[in-house]
Amino acid sequence: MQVETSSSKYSAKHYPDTIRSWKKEGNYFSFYTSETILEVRVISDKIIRFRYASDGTFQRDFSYATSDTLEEFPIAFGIKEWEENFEIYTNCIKVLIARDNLRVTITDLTGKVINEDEMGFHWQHYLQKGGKIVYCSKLIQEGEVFYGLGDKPTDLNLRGKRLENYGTDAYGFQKDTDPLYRNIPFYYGLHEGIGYGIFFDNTFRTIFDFGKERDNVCSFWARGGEMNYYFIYGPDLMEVAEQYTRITGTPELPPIWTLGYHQCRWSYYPEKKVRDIAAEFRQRQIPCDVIYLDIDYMDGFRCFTWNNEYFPDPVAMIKDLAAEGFKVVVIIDPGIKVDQDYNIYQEGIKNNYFCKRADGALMEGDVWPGKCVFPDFTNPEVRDWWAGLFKGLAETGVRGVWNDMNEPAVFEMGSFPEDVRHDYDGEEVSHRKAHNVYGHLMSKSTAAGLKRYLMPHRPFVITRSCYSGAQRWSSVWTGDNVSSWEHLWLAAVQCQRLSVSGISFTGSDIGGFIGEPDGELYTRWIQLASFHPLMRTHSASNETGFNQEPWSFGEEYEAVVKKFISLRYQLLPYFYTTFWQYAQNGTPMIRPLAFVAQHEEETHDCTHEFMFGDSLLISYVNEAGMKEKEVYLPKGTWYSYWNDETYTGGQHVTVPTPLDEMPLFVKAGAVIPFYPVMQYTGEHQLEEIILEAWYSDSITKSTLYEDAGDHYGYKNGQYNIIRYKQQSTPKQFWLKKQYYVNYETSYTRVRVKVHGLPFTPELILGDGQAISSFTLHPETKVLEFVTEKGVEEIIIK
Ligand code: MIG
Repeated sequence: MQVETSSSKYSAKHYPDTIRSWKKEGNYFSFYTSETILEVRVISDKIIRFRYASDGTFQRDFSYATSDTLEEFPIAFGIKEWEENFEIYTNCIKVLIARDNLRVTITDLTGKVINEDEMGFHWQHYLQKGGKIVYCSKLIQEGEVFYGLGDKPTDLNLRGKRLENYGTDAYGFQKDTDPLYRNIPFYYGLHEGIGYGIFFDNTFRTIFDFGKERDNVCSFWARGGEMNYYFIYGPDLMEVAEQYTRITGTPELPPIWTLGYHQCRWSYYPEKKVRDIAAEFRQRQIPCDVIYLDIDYMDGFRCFTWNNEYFPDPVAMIKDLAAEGFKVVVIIDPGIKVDQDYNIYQEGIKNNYFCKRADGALMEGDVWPGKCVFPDFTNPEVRDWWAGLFKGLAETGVRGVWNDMNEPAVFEMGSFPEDVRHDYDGEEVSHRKAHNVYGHLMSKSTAAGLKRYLMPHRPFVITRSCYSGAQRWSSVWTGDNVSSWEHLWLAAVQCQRLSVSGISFTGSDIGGFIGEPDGELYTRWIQLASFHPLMRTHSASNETGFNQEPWSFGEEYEAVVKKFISLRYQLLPYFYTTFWQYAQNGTPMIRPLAFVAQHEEETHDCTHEFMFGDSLLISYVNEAGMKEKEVYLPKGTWYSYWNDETYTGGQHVTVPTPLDEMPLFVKAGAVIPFYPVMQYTGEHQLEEIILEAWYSDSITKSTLYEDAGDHYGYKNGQYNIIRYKQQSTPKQFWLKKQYYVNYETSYTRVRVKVHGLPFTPELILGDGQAISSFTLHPETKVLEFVTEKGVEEIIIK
């Protein structure tokens, strides 16, 4: 591997010289030096795009990352000319561009530096491969910490590290393995409470150095393409996350069953095995919605075929499983078997859909089916053809597709060689430029196909590799991890990082893919994953015969696993609401503590806790035999979910961690919706929902979003948004509902449970009417009563 340093061997470094002229067209500003052009585009008060043409000509302005629906809001902006620099200003920031070398300094309106170029933009001719290596270097501010970059399996704070993006099949990866499966060239900086983000939209191999080479310099570069980045100002990190996700796009709502529990293994076959597993869940009353078929369901690993010996009648099997509430997801890899008698191979050859080497030979390589060729997903015509191939699977009853091996992974070769040619939507490029979007576009076309044929159902896709923006159509899992305690921690960190990198719909292989967890590790992992949007057990156990199902570790563990999967199902309306916030505003579902309390330094390096949604703080257990755990609680008041004990935040507290409890806290003032436990989503018609409120003496707001959980009625306004405002005092509990309601839920009652009342309740009023029947639980002091669904105001005195 080549090691690049700022004194790299490729060729001399070039820097921009003096600005000779400039122009403004709408919200675009261009600055011309003798060779270089800088284009500054004001997208909004807080988002600025910087784009550099090193030798006077821009490349095609094209991106697989950005969403078509990104709206520009350059509300108020302008330019001032100073002696030393130009100043582009908005309502929130000033961008200073030095006249003598194009260096950029971004400040807030008071002049406080947010981000500042060191050398700024510079480049080298890439003599061996052609094009240019484009760099940007920035000064690291006092105390600055860094986050982001997708799935990197390392500490959350990236300060002092160098990392790169070049999608890799990292089987059995370890802490600090890099690169990994995904390519997310987006990072955050935070210093003195000021947060910002930089999205470097370049699909070549990209490298980020956060002060590893030089203490005070952060730089990023790519081995080709353009220096093209979006600067996003916060100052709140959560706002940066939301803005980034709006640039690269938000997902549609998934079918609610995808937020249930998923059971997977390499591989469940034959049919009888699949049926037995499904039956076992129902018999043991452990909720489960999804069962996966890994590569062995296919005929000789040929995509879009079935092994008739193992699965003689897939339609009937899937139908029977559906009657028990199971949805089937099947794997589809990119490698197409070289086989003259295989229709997909024939069609692809006939239409020239497969990737070729530089001199025109097919790109051939071995994967599971033996010798394979690979569709060029960067060709829109190929994407359309591929989408069409899902018709059969959809008709068979399959409800979701799992895209694997799409880094792309090839046995022995690792991946494609760099000379492979790609269409790249008409640009015709080498694999150097297309590598990082190969799996991205495979999953995009898979999702398009499923959407087309599953109508009126919503589709579900899970992919291993992708580029920024894949959250618009797919979920991801963290890849081939290992059954170890360290990997439980890695899973927790990776999911936090992915979530703030635009990809909230994520999870890890619970229990580890490689190796065998013991009951304790599996149980602790289930507890963590109960608060990951994607909750899936998976393992590579086809060779060893080892079982990794909720009941595989004996009764004691099974009981705890069941408790947490059941809790997950009770929390489904909260999960779904949190997903809606993400789909609506780009708000990360999993929130690292640094993102919810960036002014508290204790949170900056914190990896062993996170928040899920607005109200729950999770501190998972990642050590064997742990009896108690020290938890940092951000400022504010918190309740233990388990016993309602209250804690004052802004400090560390120690809580017990018996096997059947993981430290779980509720933010005071929260109102959280619960469903009764069901064995799968929609098992019964809901007759009531449960609303649990935790008393607070400050004003708080909580949200409940509801719709049909499938289909697209919500796009025509068929949904409910209910906002609960709690405005209580030490003498009176007061909950007020504001709502938009346009979806008829089946339930008619709301069971209310109030925690932590500081007084003994004597009178409960629902819209002014006394509610005479209530229970005050003698031990927990929880007050419980039932109201009609329409009640808008609850007062307890
Ligand atoms: O070379 O399909 O990450 O989840 O079970 C291994 C078999 C191929 C890798 C995936 C894993 C999957 C496995 N696949």
